[in-house]
Amino acid sequence: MARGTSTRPGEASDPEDGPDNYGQTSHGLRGDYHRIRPDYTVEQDYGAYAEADQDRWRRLYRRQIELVPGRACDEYVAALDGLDYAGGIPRFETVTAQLQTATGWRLVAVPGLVPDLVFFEHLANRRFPVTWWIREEHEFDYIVEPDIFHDFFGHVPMLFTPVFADYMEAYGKGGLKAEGLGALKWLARLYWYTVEFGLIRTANGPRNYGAGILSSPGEIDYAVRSPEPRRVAFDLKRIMRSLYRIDAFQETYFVIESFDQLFEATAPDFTPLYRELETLEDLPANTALPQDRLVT
Ligand code: HBI
Ligand code: FE
Repeated sequence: MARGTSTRPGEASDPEDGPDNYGQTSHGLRGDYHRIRPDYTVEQDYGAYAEADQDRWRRLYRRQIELVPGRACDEYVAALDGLDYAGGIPRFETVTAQLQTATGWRLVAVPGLVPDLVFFEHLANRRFPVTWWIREEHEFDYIVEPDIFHDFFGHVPMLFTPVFADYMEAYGKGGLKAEGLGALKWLARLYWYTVEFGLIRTANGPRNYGAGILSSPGEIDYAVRSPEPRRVAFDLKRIMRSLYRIDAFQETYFVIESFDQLFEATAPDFTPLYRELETLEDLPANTALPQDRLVT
């Protein structure tokens, strides 16, 4: 499953362990963290991309764009249409100028995964951290961490949808609050099952809006067409209880009715929900609950 993040809070194998040694290879984290600004941003050194990197971008793009029709949601398709990704690695300034006009978001270049609080602080201020480097050739089909293809192809188009852009900002603000409440493992699952692996119901069947799916050549089809996974109607508490796998296609997807539904369902203060979650068991990724509403 090509998409991208490494260890996150809420992950099935080790729920409490978030990335904490940024730039240190003991975590397998990639990137050069020596030249970062205090907010972990760097310049996109466009001249540093080799022709082989540009060629790899174009091949990743051509493979994935073929798979978008009939699998991605309309909002994503419309935004991707306006993005000039075909010719080579996009420039941050160019795409930021487009985004600013659409929703006021900006892109900032980062060396890879950044600490949770730094990540949330950027989102809360309508800045999306995009990893500046591109995966290597042997990672063409699968990469664990976010690279520039995952971030630009998967995440950036959705930031053009106003209500989704507002959801992302609210998520950042919620993250800063959750950190203080010791609730990150629950909130991280919301990010996972919406921003990374979310589906939306349409008249033509489920469609992808999750960046982890949209940037994956295998999962973009699997998520909306395979009979194997469970597709469960969006349920905030259920999502926050649900463990996930980072090393395989998801066993359960959560399906929203609309982006307004997503925004409104996540607008209230989560503090009472977090208190309740302390009393509830985590659910394995393949759990079937009798009260799950399946989307067919
Ligand atoms: N850093 N660059 C980057 N990209 C992410 O998606 C990211 C991150 N740091 C932390 C993080 N995600 C997660 O902890 C949150 O999604 C919960
Ligand atoms: Fe991502």
